[in-house]
Amino acid sequence: MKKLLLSLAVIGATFIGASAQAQFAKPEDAIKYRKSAFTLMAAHNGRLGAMAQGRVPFDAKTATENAEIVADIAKLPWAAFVDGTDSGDTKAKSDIWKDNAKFKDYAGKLQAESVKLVAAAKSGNQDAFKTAFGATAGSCKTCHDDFRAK
Ligand code: ASC
Repeated sequence: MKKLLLSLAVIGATFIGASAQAQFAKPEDAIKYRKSAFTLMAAHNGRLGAMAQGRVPFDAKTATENAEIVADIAKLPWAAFVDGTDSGDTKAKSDIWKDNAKFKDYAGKLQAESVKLVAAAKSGNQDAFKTAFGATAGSCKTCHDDFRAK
């Protein structure tokens, strides 16, 4: 039984690995995918920023909806930074692949901060929301400063 479970786990892991590899037929597909994710993220983050900066009145429900979308999208772009996609229609710096641990760390930071942002939006506390938005946007900026070409 143990052996069977182990075999299933190995098959499962192989399958997941294979499907992740096969996700993009061409390098430009991976680039298009991650840029699309960032475009959507920026749109929803922009709505949150407007509230954080007081250009639009704070509304917990709208903020929560947008923060949830940001937190979901924050899971997506990273798998599309596949080898061989540091050139083409992209601002991604080759440092992403040279210091991949740092890049992954930044990606994890954004995901963690955006989850906190959802909680802060839900709480209805505007100050908590502003603080959490600042941390989320800050994690975007840190990564852009190091890994995105101007
Ligand atoms: C956005 C967006 C970015 C980040 C960045 C945060 O909405 O398009 O690039 O947030 O401005 O500092």
